[in-house]
Order: sequence, then structure tokens, then C-alpha cells
Amino acid sequence: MRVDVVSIFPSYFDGLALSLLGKARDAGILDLRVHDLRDWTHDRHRTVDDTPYGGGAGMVMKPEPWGLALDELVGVSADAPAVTGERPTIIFPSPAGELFTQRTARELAMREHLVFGCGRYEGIDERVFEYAAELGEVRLISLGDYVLNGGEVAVMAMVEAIGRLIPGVVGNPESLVEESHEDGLLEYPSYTKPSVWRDRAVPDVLLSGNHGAIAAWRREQQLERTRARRPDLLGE
Ligand code: JF5
Repeated sequence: MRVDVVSIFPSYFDGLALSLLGKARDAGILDLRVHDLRDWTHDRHRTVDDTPYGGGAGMVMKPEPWGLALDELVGVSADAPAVTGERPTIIFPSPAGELFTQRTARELAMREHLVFGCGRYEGIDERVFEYAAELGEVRLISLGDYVLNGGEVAVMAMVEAIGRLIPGVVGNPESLVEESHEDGLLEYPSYTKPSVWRDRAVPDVLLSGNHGAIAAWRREQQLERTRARRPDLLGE
């Protein structure tokens, strides 16, 4: 999978190159490229924002650098997967977008080419989204109902959630299906040695060797936790 990220703070993404995504990258599974939006400016001050038409608070990101970035990364001159057929998916994190869930991550993990545009200030000139829609499938995606200062932190979360679902990135595929949200429920509690720690014992059933009883107990725990913390997942 190829992933391009466009940001005015590319060094935010240095940490992504480490961790488990670094391994995917080294193995050639994930081709992650981070770009500085200012590389597509041509004025002395490398300007990426301007005042909003119609007035109002704050600044808006200018369309020209975004247009040139999209042309280079997903336009006809792009040097990678565009030519293999699939339209790239162009993602802009936004508190006004559709909600990002494990389902979204699974869906995006199957794409050949993702481009993430990190907005700052009060947002990006609306015409950029229209233009991007001519080059690929545009998705405005929200991590949740809160506001960040820019898209960078949201993109890091999304790339990590997506990247670990690419086959070969997480060592053990079983650890993927057993975790929170993969089956629509929260995860069951986990324990390791010692069996008693500061007067707290591990639940007996986990030491019983009865695999049927263990599976039933874990499912019960999942339901109990989900009912208590996330009743919305149960439709309650
Ligand atoms: C952003 C302009 C994007 O605040 C967010 C966000 C919240 N949930 N998901 C994303 O994005 C940052 C700020 C300003 C565009």
C-alpha cells in the first residue's frame, strides 16, 4: 500500500516511521511518504493560508499549494499506483466528517493508494475538495466529536489503525480478530503471572484449563463491559 501524507508539520510523522509501521515499511508492505505542503508554494514566505472571503475569524488554507500537491501525488504525472487502475482515496480529517471506526480502517486497509491532507487553521478552501473529487474518491473523516488544532494527530491515528491491518504488519492475525471492536464488543480482561498480586487473585476459571468455560466467561465479560461503558454498541 502506498500512503502519502501532506502537512505543514511533516516532522509530526517521524514517530510513525518507528513502531510497528516501520517494520511494514522495511518489509516493503507499506510505502509511507510524508510531504511538506510548503514545498508546493512559490512565494518568499511559502504562504499556505489567507483571510476568509465573507469575513470571520481565523485563516483559510489557500487552494493553490493543495492543487499542485494533488497533481503531483495523484495526477497523471504520479509515479505510483495510480497507473495500476484503482482510483486513489483522498482523505481529509475533519470534525465535520463521517466517523472513523474499525470498519473504516478495515475498508481503507484494502486500498492501493491513500492520500491524507492535513488541514490547519479554520480549514481548507472548499474548492480543493471539489478538485480532489476529480482525481479520486474523497472522504472527510472524523475521529470523534471534538476539535483538534489540525489534521496531523487524526492522520497519525488513522494511519496506525489502517497500517496494522495490512496483512503481514501485525505478527499474529489472531490478535487482530480477538481485540476490541473487531466483533462489535469491548475486549475481555487479561491477566498474566503472578496468579496472586498484592492480594488480588486471577479469576479461577482462567486457571481451570476448561477452555469452554474460559470462552464463556470471556464472552460474558465482554457483554458486561460493553453494556456498562458502551451501551450504544449494543443498540441500547
Ligand atoms: C482539523 C481544520 C481539520 O479537528 C479535527 C478532527 C476532529 N476529529 N477528527 C478530526 O481535525 C483537525 C482542524 C481544522 C481541518
